[in-house]
Amino acid sequence: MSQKIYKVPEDFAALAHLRQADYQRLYQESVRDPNSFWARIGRRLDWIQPFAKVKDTSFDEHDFRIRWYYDGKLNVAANCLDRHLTKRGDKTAIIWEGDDPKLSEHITYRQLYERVCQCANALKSLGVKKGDRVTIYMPMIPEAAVAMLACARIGAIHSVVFGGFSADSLAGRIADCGSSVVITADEGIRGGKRIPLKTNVDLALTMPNTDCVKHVLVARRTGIRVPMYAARDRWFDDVVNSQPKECAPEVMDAEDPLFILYTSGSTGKPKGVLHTSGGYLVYAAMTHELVFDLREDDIFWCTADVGWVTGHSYVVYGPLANGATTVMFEGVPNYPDCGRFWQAVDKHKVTLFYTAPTAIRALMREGEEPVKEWSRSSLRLLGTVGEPINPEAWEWYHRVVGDGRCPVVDTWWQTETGGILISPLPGAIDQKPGSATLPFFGVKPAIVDNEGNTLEGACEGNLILTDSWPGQMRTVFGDHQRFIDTYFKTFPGRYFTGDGARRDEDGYYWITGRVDDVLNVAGHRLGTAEIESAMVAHPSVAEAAAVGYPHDIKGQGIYVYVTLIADAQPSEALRTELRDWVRKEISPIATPDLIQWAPGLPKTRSGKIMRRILRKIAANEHDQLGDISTLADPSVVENLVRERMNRP
Ligand code: 6R9
Repeated sequence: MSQKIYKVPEDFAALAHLRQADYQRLYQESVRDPNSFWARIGRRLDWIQPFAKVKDTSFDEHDFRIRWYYDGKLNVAANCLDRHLTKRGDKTAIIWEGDDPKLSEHITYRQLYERVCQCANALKSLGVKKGDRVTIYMPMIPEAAVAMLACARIGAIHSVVFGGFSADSLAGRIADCGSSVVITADEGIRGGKRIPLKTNVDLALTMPNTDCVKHVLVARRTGIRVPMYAARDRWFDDVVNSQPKECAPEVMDAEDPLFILYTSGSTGKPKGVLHTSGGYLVYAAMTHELVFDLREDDIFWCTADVGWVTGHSYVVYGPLANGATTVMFEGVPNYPDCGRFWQAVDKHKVTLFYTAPTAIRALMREGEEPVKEWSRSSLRLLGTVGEPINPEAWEWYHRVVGDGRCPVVDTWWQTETGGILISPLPGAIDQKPGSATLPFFGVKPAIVDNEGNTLEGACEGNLILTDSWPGQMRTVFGDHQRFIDTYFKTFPGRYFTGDGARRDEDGYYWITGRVDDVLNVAGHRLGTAEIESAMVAHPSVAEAAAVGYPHDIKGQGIYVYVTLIADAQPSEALRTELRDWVRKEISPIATPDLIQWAPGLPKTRSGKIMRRILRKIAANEHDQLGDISTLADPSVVENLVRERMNRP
């Protein structure tokens, strides 16, 4: 833990939306009287029918409800586009920066409005109606944002699936929500490598329960020839470009669904996290304005892919609701070289820059030279998200990337929370490297021990939230009971984040990482259960246990213990085969870093795998195995330790 405090720079605070006293006053107001606080904030949107009711929430299992602005009506796309046209029609809405540094494109609010209306009309022409699901499996090209907003415009529920996911993962997500349309591209291109998106869609649609899909729209990205099935597939441009450039927005209830986004949990298949319209947009817009201290002429760059929640809230919805200019980046931080981010910062005069700790650590390893080659003088604020940032990486980001001038906002939140919950407000809250600092308005965090007792003052334990905020997820699509069981049962009546946290003497929160069976690998959430079930699907594998272990760049690496069936022999070839197998079953992001052959796994007498022990072995902390008295067969652990220690 770093003891260092970085005071809010005076010149920054002088121009900031909020200063220290404002934070204290508004925070108190927001928790004392959430109804009037959020009513005022809610009016920042354009409502077709203004809301009179604001907050109606209870986390009590027997009286469960989460509703915000629930008698209001609005359209999210109209809030992101139409209402900006008079003042900002010619302002750039999206700056697209291609994988190839020579490619970029500026799209104004008016152009984006027209493209979205055309795409909305195209979806309507395919029979898509309010409440229907549309899966978006695309590279980071403007059509991805257009497709999302087009769904919002007609009240269809989008489900964006990250382009790095395999055909199997895509098929599962299509089947789970019953999409009638898939929007994709011929190929994606990232770091110079091509990703066969259309081929993956074709394969996915041969898999079980995907016959809900009636149409596939294919955007041209690389122009490669892909098979087109006449009854099903259409080129995006062919269907969209001929459509009228006006499309009346669908009138949506505040609580009508906006999107589903699948995320890994500690058990079973990924959950379809469902967000609704009014509260989500209010929350995304407000956090985007205040956490990044947004001004009219800012150029905001969040490097996340729209396949993740960060891309939803801070590439698309938050910035566009605020009438900001948002950068959409197709590439990766180290292609064509490690100066890529900073070259693009200079090229587009980026002022606010938001990325993941894993990217910072990877660039840090390459030294200061590739950063210093670029001026970065436009930058005035830096942000991070996705995983705990170690103080060394924070300091490097601040000192080298920000030249010591820019506040750093370490923002803690989740797919489930819709927007940032714990973060410094850059003009109001002093920063400590490695701490997400203090809760945003209306957010009531608490720390509890494993029995659910609330801990006071400086302490460490499980991070929970005791009350609702407008951006909170409303349900797991198609499985409301799973929503309640997952988040509100561990500590009854309170939302359990799955994260551990420490609170220091100043009330600052330090997120320590997941305390459940979820891994955070390079900022990507992966369930150990998903990796294990992919592994045991291989014919040679009898049993598998996946755990995380400390990894310099990725934060956590994936360590899998594998028990083979009796006929199979351990070999390097099989190890490679198993790694490739998981890549194909889930995604390259789920590739195991280390596979250890395990003739047996440590289990309790009731047959539960003791992951706590496996984590310690993977981390090379053999002297801290803790209580092993409940083990059915202690020799199993001795064998595993010996094997681990023998590794080079
Ligand atoms: C937005 C996003 C959520 C999990 C979360 C936590 C970790 C995110 C963090 C952080 C420490 C931060 N996490 N931000 N941990 N400091 N600033 O990442 O959503 O993909 O759902 O992941 O990521 O463990 O529970 P998601």
